[in-house]
Amino acid sequence: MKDIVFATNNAHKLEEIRQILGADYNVLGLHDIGCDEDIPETAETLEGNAEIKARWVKERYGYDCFADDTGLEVDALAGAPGVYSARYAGSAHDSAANVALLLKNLSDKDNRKARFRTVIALVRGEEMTFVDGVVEGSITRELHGSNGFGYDPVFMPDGYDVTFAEMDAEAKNAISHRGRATAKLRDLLA
Ligand code: ITT
Repeated sequence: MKDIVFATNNAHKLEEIRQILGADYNVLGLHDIGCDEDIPETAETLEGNAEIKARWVKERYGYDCFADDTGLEVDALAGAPGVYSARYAGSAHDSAANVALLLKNLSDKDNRKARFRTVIALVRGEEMTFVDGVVEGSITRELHGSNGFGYDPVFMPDGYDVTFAEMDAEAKNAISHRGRATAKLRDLLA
């Protein structure tokens, strides 16, 4: 089993990546390497923020690692919340407030089209590599389901009549933005 550091403090993301990468990897989170800082995500792109997080860990803690940044892009909101998805309602990491604001801002919109995009930055030695993953879908009018996290209760992937929060982890990971990006990461690591 190989050790690999995932530069995240989000326990849900860590759990998803552990499931996707499977038994070949021992995935360590920031807490596991003694990093309890909130790494500032100051870039204006997903790539930029993923790179900041990966570099932060490499430079201060010395580990080769990967980091992801994920955004929900809603067509009727000109791509918002996008890179600001975690802070959409102002206070960072308040998913209930973010989802409530999203539904409010879409209340008079018929175009519900949206997508999740994940960018993963992998740093190995001096080398930085990026992979991404996208899943297309739509935003429901109400919350459905209690699995997953973040915007999952209002995101219905195309071709399904349930939200990500109504799917089990395996079904979500098989088609999700993070699942698709992580499959590419697994190929890079192999
Ligand atoms: P780290 O930066 O510590 O990795 P984070 O929670 O800040 O964790 P992101 O910036 O990547 O993670 O996430 C942006 C927002 O998008 C955040 O509010 C998440 O709840 C949401 N999000 C990310 N992945 C998601 C997923 O698979 N399903 C639903 N919402 C998701």
